[in-house]
Amino acid sequence: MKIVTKRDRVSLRRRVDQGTEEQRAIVQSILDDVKANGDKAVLAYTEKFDAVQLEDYKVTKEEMEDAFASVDGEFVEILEEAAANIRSFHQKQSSQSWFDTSEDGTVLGQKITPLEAAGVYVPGGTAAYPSSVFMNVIPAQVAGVERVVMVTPPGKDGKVPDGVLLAAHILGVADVYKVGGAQAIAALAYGTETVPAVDKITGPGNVFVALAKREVFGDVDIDMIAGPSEIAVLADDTAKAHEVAADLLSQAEHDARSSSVLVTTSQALAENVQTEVEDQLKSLPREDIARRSVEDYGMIIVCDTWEEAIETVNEIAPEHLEVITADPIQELGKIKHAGAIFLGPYSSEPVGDYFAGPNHVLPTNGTARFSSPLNVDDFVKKSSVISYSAQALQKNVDKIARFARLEGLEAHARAVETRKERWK
Ligand code: HSO
Ligand code: ZN
Repeated sequence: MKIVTKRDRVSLRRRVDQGTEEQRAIVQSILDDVKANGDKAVLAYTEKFDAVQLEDYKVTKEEMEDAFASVDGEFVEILEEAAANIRSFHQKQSSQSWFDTSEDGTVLGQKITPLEAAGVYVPGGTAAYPSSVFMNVIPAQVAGVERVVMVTPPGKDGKVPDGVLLAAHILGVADVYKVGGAQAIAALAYGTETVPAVDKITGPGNVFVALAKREVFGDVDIDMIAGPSEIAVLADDTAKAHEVAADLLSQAEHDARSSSVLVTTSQALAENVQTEVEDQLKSLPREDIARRSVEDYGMIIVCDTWEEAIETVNEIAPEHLEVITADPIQELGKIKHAGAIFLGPYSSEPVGDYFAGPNHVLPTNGTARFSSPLNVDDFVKKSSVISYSAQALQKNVDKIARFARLEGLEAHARAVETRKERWK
């Protein structure tokens, strides 16, 4: 992991994979095909891309129960405790409808209604995280979404990972479909004989999934297009090098394009973390991924002053920021851009990935400048409510009509003016 100064640090931005023209064309043809031919198309693509022939692709109750039975009770309890923490955090986010009354009898308000149906995409392979099932499903459930369904690609054996089914089962998600890629996004957006159409699709996936999500946006809503995980650690010389190194590697092991950055004013800490990273890498099962990540996208930035360190962190706008300093709360007001902020030496990033309660679906690649963690508001919509009183209309009708005529919209003006008959 290289040590640099603020002056010679290179840009940390990775370009989010936008896909090639060819990939876009493939995605478009899959979307069209599934829209027109439903299950038949879904099963054909599953055979083509996942190398498995399925007749029915809804996970059965028995498969769910088998997954539940495959793990020991203690692990189930850990998952249940994590789910409870996540639920209780998200319950605090719920927005309420509100209505304002005026003396003249007018009522103006905002009515909150949950989306009716949400679909969660869970990627296959080693990125099939039960924790991400929790983080996508729980806010939807807390928002009051009636129907939450899940899609995930089957392995060659026609199965989906037990952990994913277990997490779904714990949350009471009964509708899980074995379908991945662009065909899964199409099924969720347009519906098939098996999969009911949803209003919003969330969850990460490969480039085909991301392209498909972008394409169906507008027909349905989508969450953010998430990039590889990232961490920045802002630390002074009170931080322990082996802890900082371990936290940096925790995100480096996600993806060879993950980025882990230490920002400090301490040259000694920088050098010790560099040595620790190298040492700890050697014993990691995912050494290869983590090594490529720290070598290509990792960095230790030594700043001359603390102000410069804060400025650097804000420039990075990291997905996760750890603040390990003598008085971390003191720094909170200075942090402008970060998806999640972990304060103090006991708030190691995985505490948030699995257990504390806040969502781990966070803005990546600098988008924390303008976006927020996945949250309950992502699963509701707001309707404005206008109940004008006679008195209010009488007072304002001429102003409204004048405004309308200024825009050249005579029918608008007459619509309000015709009410004048009522008080003649
Ligand atoms: N750190 C990842 C989420 C995750 N970590 C899932 C472990 N499992 C993105 O925030
Ligand atoms: Zn993680």
